[in-house]
Amino acid sequence: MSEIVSFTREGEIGVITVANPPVNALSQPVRAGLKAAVEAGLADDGVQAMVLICDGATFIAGADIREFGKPLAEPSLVPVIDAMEAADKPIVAAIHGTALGGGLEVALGCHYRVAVASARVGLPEVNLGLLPGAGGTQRLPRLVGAEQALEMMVQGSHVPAPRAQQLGILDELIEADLKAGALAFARRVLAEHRGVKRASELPVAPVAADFFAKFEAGIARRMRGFKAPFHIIKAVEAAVNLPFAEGMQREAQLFQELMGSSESRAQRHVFFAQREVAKVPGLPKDTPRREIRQVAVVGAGTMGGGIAMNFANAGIPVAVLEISREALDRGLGVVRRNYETTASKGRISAADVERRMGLIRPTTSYDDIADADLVIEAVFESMDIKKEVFRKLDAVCKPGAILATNTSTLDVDEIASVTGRPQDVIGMHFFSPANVMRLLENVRGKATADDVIATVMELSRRIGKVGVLVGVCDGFVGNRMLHQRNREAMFLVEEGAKPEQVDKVLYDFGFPMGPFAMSDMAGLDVGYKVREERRKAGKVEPRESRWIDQIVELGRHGQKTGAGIYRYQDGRTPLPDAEIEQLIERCAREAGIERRDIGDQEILERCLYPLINEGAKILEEGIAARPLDIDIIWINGYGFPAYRGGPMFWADQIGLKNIVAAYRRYAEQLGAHYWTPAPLLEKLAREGKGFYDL
Ligand code: 3H9
Repeated sequence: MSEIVSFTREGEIGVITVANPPVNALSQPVRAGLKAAVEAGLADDGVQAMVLICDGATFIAGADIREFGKPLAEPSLVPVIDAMEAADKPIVAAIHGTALGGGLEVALGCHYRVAVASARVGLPEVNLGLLPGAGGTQRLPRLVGAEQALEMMVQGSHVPAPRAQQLGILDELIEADLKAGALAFARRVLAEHRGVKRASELPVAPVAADFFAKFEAGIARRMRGFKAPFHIIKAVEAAVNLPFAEGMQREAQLFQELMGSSESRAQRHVFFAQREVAKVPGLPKDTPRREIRQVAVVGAGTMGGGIAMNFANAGIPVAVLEISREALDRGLGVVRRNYETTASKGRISAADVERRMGLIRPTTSYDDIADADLVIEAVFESMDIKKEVFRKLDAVCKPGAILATNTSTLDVDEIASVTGRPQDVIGMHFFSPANVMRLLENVRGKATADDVIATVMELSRRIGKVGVLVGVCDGFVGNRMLHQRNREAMFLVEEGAKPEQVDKVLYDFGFPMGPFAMSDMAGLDVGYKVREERRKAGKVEPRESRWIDQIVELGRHGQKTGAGIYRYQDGRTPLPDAEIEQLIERCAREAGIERRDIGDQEILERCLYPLINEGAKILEEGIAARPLDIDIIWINGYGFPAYRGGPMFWADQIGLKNIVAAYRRYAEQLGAHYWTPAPLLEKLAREGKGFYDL
C-alpha cells in the first residue's frame, strides 16, 4: 500500500486512511491507493467491514484540480467508486472538515456515511465550470430527491453536517472521536446485519413534468453565461428518467463537454488566481505579522460605516470616530438598519445584530483611538482633509499602529509624508458598499513596511475580503482601467451608438450592467466633480466628451434624482429618454462629429481593448505584480464575468496580436492618441505570447 493511502486493521474492521495534504485531493496515487485498499479489505477474510477516513484538516476535498487538462492517469475515479460500492463488505465514510466534489462522490459510493457535527459536504464543481463527474449527479438525487440535489449542485453550497443528516446524505453524527465513532458504527452495522446500502440501487422520486423547465427558468437570468448549471440540470434529468448505468454515461458525456469548455478553463484559472493573490511576490511567507486586536475607523459616512461592519462581522472590536455626535448617530443608525435588514431576511439572528453593534464603539475623540492596532481613515476624498486626519493620527496613535487610508484616487505617499512614520502607512481601498463587495485593493506606498503589507493582506482574508496588493498611481488598478472603458463608451455614444446599445453589448458580454446604467447608479455628479477638478487644473484631454456633463447640469444626477442618462419610472429600471437622445445629437453636432451606425463588435472592442491596454501599462509599471492580480480585481470589484477569467486571461484567449491589429485599425480611424498599444502589449504580440507567459 502507498504511504498516501494506508490499510490497517482494527479487529474485524479494515481502516483505509488517506493522507494527501493539504486537502486530500484525489490525485492519481490516491485513486490507485483507494482501489488497492478496498481490494485488500475484500481479500482479507478477517475483515468484515471497512472505514474510510482522512488525516489532516479535512476529508477528501475533491478531484485534484491541478490534474485537469492533462491526460488522465489510470485509474480514473468512476471505476474506483463503482468498485467500492459493489463491495459486499460494508464501507463507512468517516467525514471531518469538508467532503467536497469527488470527495463527497467517494463518500456517496460508500454504503454509509458518518461525520462530526462541524463537517460540511457539497458538490461545488459548478464553481469550476464543471458538474460532479464521478456519479454525484446520479447518486445524490437518489438520496435527497431531484430538487434538493439540484439546489446543492447549482449553488455549489457547502451543507453543514446536521442539515446533511436531515436530508439523508449522512447516516449519523459522531459527537466525540471520529475514528472511534466510525468504528463503533461499523460494528453496529455488522451486529444488526444491515448489509450494504448502495445509493445507485435506490429509486429517484418522480418529479412534475415541467419541473426541469421551471427550474431552468428560475436560474436563467442569474446564471446567464455560465454553462455548468444548465448541464447539471440535464444530468439530473437523466438521473430521473434513465436507469443508473445510462445516467452515468450521460453524466460522463456532459462532464467531458464542460471540461473542454472555455468557461471551465477560465473558472479553474480564477480558482487558483483567487488563492495566488494572497501570495505577494518578493514577500517571504514567514514575514512577521503585527497583531490586530482592535481597529478604528475615522469617518462614519457610508464608507466608514460599511468598513466598520466588516470588522464587527469578524468579531473584531472597532471604534468609529466622527467629528460630531450627530454625524456619528446618523452613521451608526445606518449600520444598525443594515444589520436589521439582514436579520429580517433570516441571514443573521437578532442576537447577532446586538453582538455586532456591541463591537462597534462610537467616539468623537481621537484620544479614544490611541490604542488601536489599525486605523482606517474614510473621510471626504480631499487631500487637505486627509492630511489633517493623518497628522492627528500620527500625534495620538501608539507606535507600531498601522495607519490606512481608504482613498480611491489620492496619492498614498503624499498622505504618508505628513506623518513621522510612512513605513506604517498603507492604502486599503474598499469598494462600495464596503460591507458587501469582496474586493480590497491594498495599496503599498514607497515606504510601506513588509510586515504592514503581510498583516493587511492576511487581515483581508480574516474579514472575508479578497485582498490584492497594488502600487500607487491615479485610480490604482481597477478605477484606472475603468476610466479607459468609460471614456470610449462616451465617445461611442457621441459617434452614434445609443447608451442602451452600449450597455446591452457589455451586459451580454457578462457584466451585471453596462457602464451607463452603472454611472446612473453610482451618481453622475461624482465623475462630473472629478472632471471639473481636472479642467480647473488645466488638464485638458485631446478629445472631451461633454454630453454627460450637460446631463448633470440639467440636475439629472442618476437614479438618486430619478433621472440621469436614463429616466426611471420605478426608481430602478433604466428607460431610454428621447430628451437625452436629442441632447447627445446636439453635443455631437457642436463637436463637429458626423454620427453613424455603430456595430456591436466595435462597441465591445473599443470598450474592452483599452482596458487590456491599460492593464499592460499597469504591469509594465509594476503597479500590479501579475496579470492574475488584475483579473481578480476585475472579477471581484467590477463584475467581469468569471467564466471569461478576467480581462488579462480573456485577452490571451483572443490573442494579443489580434488586439494589436485592432489598435492599428482604430488608430487609422480615430487617431493615435488613444489607440497606441502599450509597449508590453506590442512586444508580447510580436513574440506570439500572452500575458500569462510573462
Ligand atoms: C471535482 O471533484 C470533480 C469531480 O466531480 C469529478 C472527477 C472525475 N485540487 O482553499 P485553500 C489547494 S472538482 C488541488 O487555501 P481553505 C489550494 O490551491 C473539485 N488543489 O484552503 C491551496 O493550495 P496552495 C471539487 C486544491 O482551508 C490549498 O489546497 N472540489 C484543491 O481555505 C489550500 O486551499 C472543490 O471545488 C483541489 N481540489 O479551504 C473544492 N482544493 O496552498 C475546492 C484546494 O498551494 N477547494 N487545493 O495555495 C476548496 O473549496 C477549499 O480549498 C477548501 C479548503 C474548502 C477545501
